[in-house]
Formats: sequence, C-alpha cells, structure tokens
Amino acid sequence: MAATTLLSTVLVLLVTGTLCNRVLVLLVTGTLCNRDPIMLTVANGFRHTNHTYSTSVAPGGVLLGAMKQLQKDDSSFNFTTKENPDYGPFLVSVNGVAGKKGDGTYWQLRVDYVNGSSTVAQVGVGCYIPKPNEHIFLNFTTY
Ligand code: B12
Ligand SMILES: *[C@@H]1O[C@H](CO)[C@@H](O)[C@H](O)[C@H]1NC(C)=O
Ligand SMILES: *[C@@H]1O[C@H](CO)[C@@H](O)[C@H](O)[C@H]1NC(C)=O
Ligand SMILES: *[C@@H]1O[C@H](CO)[C@@H](O)[C@H](O)[C@H]1NC(C)=O
Ligand SMILES: *[C@@H]1O[C@H](CO)[C@@H](O)[C@H](O)[C@H]1NC(C)=O
Repeated sequence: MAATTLLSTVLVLLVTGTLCNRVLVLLVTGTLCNRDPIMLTVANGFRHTNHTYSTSVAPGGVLLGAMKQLQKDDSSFNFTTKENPDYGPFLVSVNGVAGKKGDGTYWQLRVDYVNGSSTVAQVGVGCYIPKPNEHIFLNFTTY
C-alpha cells in the first residue's frame, strides 16, 4: 500500500516534471520568437552620415532594451547613458559621438510611426515603448 502510494507519487512527480519542462521550453521559445522587430537609424546631421540597424524589442518593452540587445549583437553599435533621477537614462553618446553642453549638441530621439508620420518622442529611451515595425531615429543635432 505504502509502496504503491510512493510509486504513484514518484510517477506524478516525473510526469509533472516532464510537463513543466515542456511548458518551460515552450515559454522560453515563445518569448525569444515573440520579440517585435524595429528599425533603428543613427544619423549624424553634421557629418551627413547614417547607419540603419535591425533589432528587436520585447513585447511592451522599452527602447533601451532594444538598444542593449543591439549593442550585444552588433559590434558596430554602442552607446552610453547618464542616469537622471527624474527621467531615467539620458542618451549621452552613440557610436563614440557624445553630446556636449558647451556645443549645444545632443542625441535627439525621433520616431517614424508605421502610418508614415514622424515625431520627436515625448520621453527618453528608458520610457519609450516602440510598436512592432516602428522606425526609431537617434539624430545627432543642436538645440
Ligand atoms: C532643456 C531641456 C532639454 C535639453 C537639456 C540640455 C541642457 N543643457 O539644457 C535637451 C535639448 C538636451 C533635452 C533633450 C531631451 N529632452 Co528634454 N527637456 C528640457 C527641459 C525643457 C528643461 C530641463 C531643465 O533645464 N531643467 C532645469 C535644470 C536645472 O534641472 P536638471 O535636472 O539639471 O535638468 C536636466 C535634465 O532635465 C536633463 N534632461 C533634459 N531632458 C531630458 C530628457 C531625459 C529623458 C532625461 C533622462 C534627462 C533630460 O537635462 C537637464 C540639463 O542637464 C525639460 C522640461 C522642463 N520644463 O523641465 C525637458 C524634458 C526633461 N525633456 C524631455 C524629453 C522627452 C527630452 C528628449 C528625450 C527629447 C527627444 N525626443 O529627443 C531629449 C533627451 C534625449 C536623450 N539624449 O536622451 C521630457 C522628459 C519627459 C520624460 N518623462 O522622459 C521633458 C520633461 C519635456 C517634456 N516632454 O515634457 N531636453
Ligand atoms: C532625423 O530623423 C528624421 C526622422 O524623423 C529623418 O527624416 C531625418 O533625416 C533625420 N535628420 C538627420 C539630420 O539625419
Ligand atoms: C542616409 O544617408 C544617405 C546617403 O548620404 C541619404 O541619401 C539619406 O537621406 C540618409 N537618410 C537619413 C534618414 O538621414
Ligand atoms: C563605439 O563605436 C565607435 C564607432 O564605431 C568606436 O570608435 C568606439 O571605439 C566604440 N566604443 C566602444 C567602447 O566600443
Ligand atoms: C500615426 O500614428 C500615431 C501613433 O499611433 C498617431 O499619434 C498619429 O495621429 C497618426 N497619424 C496619422 C496621420 O494617422
């Protein structure tokens, strides 16, 4: 009797374990495949150069996550930020080019929506949530 109970408990645990692992694998695979594609263009208005990258953002995730992912995957893209207590990360430099207070230069965050209209984002990279297939611009410019 006790042995039967023990055996069925072990069986239940084994079955549950297998199922849970399958579910885990499905969840992990699903999460990886479900990242939303976006385009990121880095444009320098003074040097008249630009570079467009394809990257991806977690569903509902912030732009900063897509930029970190891209920095990990593509050695031609890098950036630095400075934490602001009120607004989160301020984008200081992209691909080695940094904004300078004295020059009045900075990296402006712009968005081309999928409907074709383009705008200056009302929040920084740590708060902006890109929609799938959106085209984001980091434009080096003056204020
Ligand atoms: C001046 C200003 C700027 C200047 C700051 C440079 C300078 N030397 O003055 C410039 C033009 C660079 C700027 C840029 C941006 N700004 Co601005 N900016 C302001 C503004 C009008 C005043 C800030 C200020 O001088 N405060 C007084 C000083 C004494 O306080 P402070 O803490 O030292 O101020 C610093 C921070 O505000 C910081 N800062 C300025 N903007 C932003 C944006 C972000 C995301 C962060 C983290 C920090 C930051 O720079 C200031 C000077 O060092 C505020 C609105 C307001 N009325 O407060 C918006 C404001 C802070 N900016 C805003 C935004 C959205 C941006 C941009 C993201 C716009 C864009 N799409 O490109 C970019 C930042 C992009 C990046 N590189 O990360 C928003 C932030 C909202 C949010 N929740 O994220 C605000 C509130 C305006 C708004 N939309 O209502 N900005
Ligand atoms: C900045 O971004 C916009 C998209 O909103 C783009 O059309 C424009 O050419 C860019 N500017 C520069 C100076 O590269
Ligand atoms: C990128 O650079 C090319 C070649 O200089 C130019 O024709 C194009 O308008 C630029 N695009 C943006 C978005 O700045
Ligand atoms: C960032 O990119 C620029 C341009 O490709 C490069 O010159 C610089 O060395 C890079 N910086 C780091 C820390 O990788
Ligand atoms: C385009 O989409 C944006 C964001 O979804 C919206 O705010 C804007 O009003 C739209 N513009 C047009 C012309 O449809």
